[in-house]
Amino acid sequence: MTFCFMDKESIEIIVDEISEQEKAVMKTMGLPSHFSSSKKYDKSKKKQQQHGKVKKSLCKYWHQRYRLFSRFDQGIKLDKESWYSVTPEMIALHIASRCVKDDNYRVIMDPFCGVGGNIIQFASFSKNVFIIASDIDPKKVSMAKHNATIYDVSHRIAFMVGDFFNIIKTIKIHVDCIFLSPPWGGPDYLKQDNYSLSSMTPDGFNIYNAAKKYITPNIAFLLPRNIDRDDLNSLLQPGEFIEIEQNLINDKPKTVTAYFGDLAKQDLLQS
Ligand code: MGP
Ligand code: SAH
Repeated sequence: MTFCFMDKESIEIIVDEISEQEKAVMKTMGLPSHFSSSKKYDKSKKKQQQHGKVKKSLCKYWHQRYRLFSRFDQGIKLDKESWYSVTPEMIALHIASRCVKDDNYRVIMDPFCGVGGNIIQFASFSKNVFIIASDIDPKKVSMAKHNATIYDVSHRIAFMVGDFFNIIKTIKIHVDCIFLSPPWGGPDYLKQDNYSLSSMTPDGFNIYNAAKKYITPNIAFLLPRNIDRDDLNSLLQPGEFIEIEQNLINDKPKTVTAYFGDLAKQDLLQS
């Protein structure tokens, strides 16, 4: 269940966003139609020893490991930053369902691919999808390749290493949509009441404008749940609009996804 609303028009709608295709993919991956609540954090030393080298600050994320990757036990690799940055599988699957609209061949770019949480779901969602994945950190790209192999989808992904602002200028093929999930500055992003796009490094305004200029206006932007809605609205030119979606797991907001261009659902405005 995903809660959608359109800021500009102040329309609030609750929609069951899990489509039949989404459910079918979830079934083949062995996922339930929604995740059960995570087990309670066990502080006993014995339990922590079983977690091996996982640092205390990352324990929260370790407990959510199967939410991040249902195939975690098959050898998924993450580094410290990825533990708190990877998009939970269920949310990544949902975003994939929004970016892959039909069975037509579709090219999706993910220039902040990290260890692969989103690209795996884009590539799993349809055989007609091709992904251009890149990240500034070569170690993450290497882990993303490894993780995509565990999900048997690496053959549909082209991997590159490089800075977003350089990579986007090298892409010569048509890209149907671009997915943006840059760093938010770590878990401290929640200390702000209204998280500004300019708090990101690189700056979120610059990321959006460059993606729109060099790649496509069809943008899905993964954002903190406390994102400043005024910042998002300020990205719009006259005649453009945005769909802002809260992504919940077990009724708890985790992330926000803002859809632009042809990814935004115009029919919501007419209800
Ligand atoms: P969180 O707030 O750190 O975790 O991130 P959670 O489980 O909501 O913590 P709680 O204690 O409030 O319950 C929530 C989700 O946001 C993560 O699972 C990631 O998918 C995403 N996320 C978090 N950070 C810090 C980043 C980031 O820097 N970049 C990106 N792209 N995603 C992030
Ligand atoms: N969506 C990913 C997580 C992305 S985290 C997943 O689900 O796995 C953000 C990523 O942006 C990090 O991997 C970081 O290395 C990368 N990054 C940071 N600055 C960048 C830049 N300037 N260009 C490209 N990638 C960058």
